Amino acid sequence: MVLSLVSLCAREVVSDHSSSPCWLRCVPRELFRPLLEAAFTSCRPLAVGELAQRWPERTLRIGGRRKRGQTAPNRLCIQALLLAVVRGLSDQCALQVLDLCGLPGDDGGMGDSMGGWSLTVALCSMVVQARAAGQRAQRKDRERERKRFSALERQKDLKRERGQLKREKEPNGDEASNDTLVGVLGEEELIKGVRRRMEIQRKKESALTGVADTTKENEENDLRSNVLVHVRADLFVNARSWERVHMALSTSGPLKLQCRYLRVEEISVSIIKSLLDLLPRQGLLGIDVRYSSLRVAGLAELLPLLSTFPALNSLRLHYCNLNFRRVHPGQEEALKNLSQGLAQLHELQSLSLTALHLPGQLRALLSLPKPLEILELLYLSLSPADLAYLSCSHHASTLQQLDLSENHLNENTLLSICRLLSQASSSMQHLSLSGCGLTDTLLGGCQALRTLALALNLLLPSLGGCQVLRTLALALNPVSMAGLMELVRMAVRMPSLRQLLYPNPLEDYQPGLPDLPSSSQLLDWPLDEATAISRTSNQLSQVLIESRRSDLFLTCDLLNYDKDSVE
Ligand SMILES: *[C@@H]1O[C@H](CO)[C@@H](O)[C@H](O)[C@H]1NC(C)=O
Ligand SMILES: CC(=O)N[C@H]1CO[C@H](CO)[C@@H](O)[C@@H]1O
Repeated sequence: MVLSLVSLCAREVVSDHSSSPCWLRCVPRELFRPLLEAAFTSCRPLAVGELAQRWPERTLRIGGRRKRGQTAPNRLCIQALLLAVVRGLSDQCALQVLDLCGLPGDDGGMGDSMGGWSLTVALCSMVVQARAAGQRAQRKDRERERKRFSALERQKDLKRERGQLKREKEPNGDEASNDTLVGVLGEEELIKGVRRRMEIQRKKESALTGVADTTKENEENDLRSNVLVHVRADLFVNARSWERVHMALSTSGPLKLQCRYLRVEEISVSIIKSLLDLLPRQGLLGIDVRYSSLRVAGLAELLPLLSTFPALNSLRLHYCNLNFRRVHPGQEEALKNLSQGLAQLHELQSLSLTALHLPGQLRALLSLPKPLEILELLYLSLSPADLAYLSCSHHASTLQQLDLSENHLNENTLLSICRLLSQASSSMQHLSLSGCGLTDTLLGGCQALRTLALALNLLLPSLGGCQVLRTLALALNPVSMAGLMELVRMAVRMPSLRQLLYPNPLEDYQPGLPDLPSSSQLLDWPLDEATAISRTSNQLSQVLIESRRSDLFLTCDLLNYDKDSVE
């Protein structure tokens, strides 16, 4: 990474905190951004705080996508930033939008970064504190007003007295401080709120003149509620934090919390509903519900509320106990409600479902108004009818990302997959078929196994037809070394492909693996460590070298594979 002269100088400037009183006063506003970036990269919380407190722009954005090699903002720096924003509220800070969307979360982030759960908790505390601070400031203002008023009164009284006692006596030093006191108070107050007042005045004027303005409504709301700064972030709420989040969302103070992506874990339908009720309607783009026992009826109950968020385009449900048992009374109706509720999500483009047991019901789940771009159906026990439906559905030709991992594919279903891939050949960029029981022709044994053995050979031509495929994950499939070589030879012929997660070939496992191992057996069974694995990877690298594909990254390491790292 080549650093610009500005960023090199900025690092130098923020490196010495004792010098900040000198430069803070005179630094031009264009340099705040590079200085703040430098303060974050060299982990200078004090500098972060000083810059944020005097932030000269309306928007301050931290987070977003990081380039490779860029580290996530440090926890102390984020904390300093939040404190400074609260302090800046009573100053002449111009900030109106603090955008923290996309900060790496607790689990995804490396080192001492802050995001996800801790960030959510910190933000909620900040919102509540800001309200308390706002109330204190108001009290102080009132107190100051009262003092000023009584000073004026006293002055009037004095004048009156003086008038009465004409020429009797010269007033002594005490009263000499008369108007200077008033003057100082008035002036101080004037400076403090002047920018904010100008903002509010401007808003009032534009509201009066009725200028067509998309944000007009928000601004009017702000005027009514005295919101000074909107804080946008991705929120992560679980059983330990929902009360605090609830409190922050229901607080009306100078900071207003807005959510872009909401992730909730282990909380009930009623609590999820109460949180959603409090969220501003405009900003929510996605919701991710995990490990909550929603059941089909609970989800059906939630969907009408979700449809009130006009920009919602992503829904993820992981382990939400959505098992469909026809024998249970009311299940058919609940499923119908669910299907109707999903159909009301007009902007939905991304649907991710993990571990639901709704075999044969995919049509009910995917009867959406808009074709999907991202579809993840992991551990779903999809039936042949489900996959046949998917391959003919209106989603097939728009899918950019498909994950069917851990669904067992057999000869019949594989034909549907091939049809699906040919439909999606000009849109599909990321495909994952890990743990799908894909085999190659080397599997011997009984007749049933031999038919299955064709799987990979059947699939390869369809995969090869995907013209824009960038990542392909095929881990944990029982493939031999010969099958793997076949796969990699196909992969190097795909010019757009950048990452391949390949399965460890059966030969690389220690002896004793069953004939047709399941994906969990492939995951748990010990590999024949050192020699075999490096032999395999050398062989594959050789194919890459011969075909001059240094741009293609091959790995068998599940933990080392990240499709999102491909730009
Ligand atoms: C389905 O929706 C209707 C109307 O909203 C509701 O009365 C009914 O209880 C729901 N059924 C189930 C099983 O959730
Ligand atoms: C600024 C101002 O008006 N100050 C007045 C304070 O009171 C003395 C006498 O009491 C006046 O001489 C000053 O003009």
